[in-house]
Amino acid sequence: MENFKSGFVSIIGKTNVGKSTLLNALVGEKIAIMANKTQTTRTAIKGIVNRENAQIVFIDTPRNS
Ligand SMILES: Nc1nc2c(ncn2[C@@H]2O[C@H](COP(=O)(O)OP(=O)(O)O)[C@@H](O)[C@H]2O)c(=O)[nH]1
Ligand SMILES: [Mg+2]
Repeated sequence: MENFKSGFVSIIGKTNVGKSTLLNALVGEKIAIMANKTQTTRTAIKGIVNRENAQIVFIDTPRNS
């Protein structure tokens, strides 16, 4: 465990730029709702990527301007 690394990644940006799409691609399964209308994501959705020596927790932000 001594080389294990972990951290959070927040995905921020204007609405409809592809944040949820990116998160889904990174996590590898569809966990966030995607649509071509604004404010589809209303709550922060965490995607967790586990690797042998690391864990990344992704946070998809619901609204940005
Ligand atoms: N052309 C293009 N469309 C994309 C790309 N990524 C996402 N989209 C589309 O853009 C729209 C908004 O994507 P979404 O992930 O919901 O954006 P969010 O509001 O930032 O979370 C959807 O219709 C996606 O299919 C991309 O790289 N290229
Ligand atoms: Mg979204």
